[in-house]
Amino acid sequence: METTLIILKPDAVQRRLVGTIIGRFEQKGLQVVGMKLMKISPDLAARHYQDHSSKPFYPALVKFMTSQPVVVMALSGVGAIAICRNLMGATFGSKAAAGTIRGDYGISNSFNLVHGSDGPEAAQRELGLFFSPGEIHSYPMAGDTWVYDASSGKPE
Ligand code: IDP
Ligand code: MG
Repeated sequence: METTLIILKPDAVQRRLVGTIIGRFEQKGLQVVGMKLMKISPDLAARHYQDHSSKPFYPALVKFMTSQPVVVMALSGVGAIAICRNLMGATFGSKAAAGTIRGDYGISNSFNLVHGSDGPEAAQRELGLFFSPGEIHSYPMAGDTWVYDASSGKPE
């Protein structure tokens, strides 16, 4: 089981795509274990995007991400990090494949609707930035007996 940080960026909220995008993750079989609407502070944006601080697009990225509220989610599932990245599609909306969230709903290369952690260390770090431990809930999903095949003893 993995948990990943997903952010529905300001463009997703402003374009009323929150329900649609959450639906894409839910329909895949991922479990929402944390979720809130919030405005990201400049300090939090800087910590979240610390690896990009020297990139030319960094100032615009921080301005965008702090401009309006976002929805942050913690999503769990077997292989959730890579599964979410695949559902999101390539970074640039102009290039993302049809069938992905970025490919289906956006054109912009910067306003690309959704953030997802890119690996286990990033997921752990980013979840810690956006959620306190009490805001992430571990709970059984009745439907998981049909999302995963547990006949071998572990969910597959
Ligand atoms: P990712 O979100 O697919 O992981 P990253 O390379 O980590 O992509 O970039 C973080 C975010 O910065 C992107 O989602 C996008 O909003 C923005 N970004 C990345 N590259 C560019 C660019 O070349 N121009 C403008 N914005 C960019
Ligand atoms: Mg990234």
